[in-house]
Amino acid sequence: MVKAKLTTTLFVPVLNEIDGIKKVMPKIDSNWVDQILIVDGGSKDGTVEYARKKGYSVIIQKKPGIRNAYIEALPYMKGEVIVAFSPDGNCVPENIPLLIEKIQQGYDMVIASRFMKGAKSYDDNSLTAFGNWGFTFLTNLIHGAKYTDVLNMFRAFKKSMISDLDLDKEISYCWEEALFRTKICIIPLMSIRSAKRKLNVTEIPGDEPARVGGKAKLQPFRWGAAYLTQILREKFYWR
Ligand SMILES: Nc1nc2c(ncn2[C@@H]2O[C@H](COP(=O)(O)OP(=O)(O)O)[C@@H](O)[C@H]2O)c(=O)[nH]1
Ligand SMILES: [Mg+2]
Repeated sequence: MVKAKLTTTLFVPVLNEIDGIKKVMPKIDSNWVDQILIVDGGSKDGTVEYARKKGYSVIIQKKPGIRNAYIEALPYMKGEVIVAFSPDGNCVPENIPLLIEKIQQGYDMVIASRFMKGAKSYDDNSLTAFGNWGFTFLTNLIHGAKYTDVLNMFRAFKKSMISDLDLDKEISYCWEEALFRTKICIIPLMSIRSAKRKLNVTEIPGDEPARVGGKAKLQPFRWGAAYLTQILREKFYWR
């Protein structure tokens, strides 16, 4: 019997990405996925107006922070598989079908790795390069994984993982967020808990071109401290 193909949603979080979406979204073939969902974090540069004019489905977050983009989008995501994609130039659109193909082969999560053989980040500076290396090294060491890139959001994963791994629960983030007074993303914890659950995970090489405009929202020191705490805490907390 031939297994039915899983349905797919391209999840596109945006916060003041007008230059990016104008340049990048036209490169996405709508046949690659079953649904494209743009989730806005409160843009003031015309991103939402442009996206709606182009006919995209757009929802607007109520609570701040990138992780709430994922959580609040959940009821609107129709696909069994989510591809997280930032339209800021950092993700190569042609990798979307390659990520989905791997999931259709049976993987739970497939990361577009910027650090696998055959790939390169053109967006990293020395601080983010060190952070990417360090967090990947520590996640592998402490949680017994074999990742080459734990932080990249550009990945495909089964939607059910968000609730199965408690990535939609405040308790999964609230200590680090209170301690370092920030809001973090679900992605590093998704990498950690997938390893702890021994999910079927793989990576494909995926270049990260430089941003095309706008500004990165990364808070390197607060997030770095929060993710480091999270990696260590996860050794003792959560199944
Ligand atoms: N909806 C939403 N999108 C966000 C938020 N913060 C960042 N983004 C978007 O998420 C994507 C990745 O953010 P970016 O700042 O480029 O992160 P980096 O590439 O990891 O440094 C971009 O498309 C941003 O516009 C947020 O709070 N809400
Ligand atoms: Mg980016």
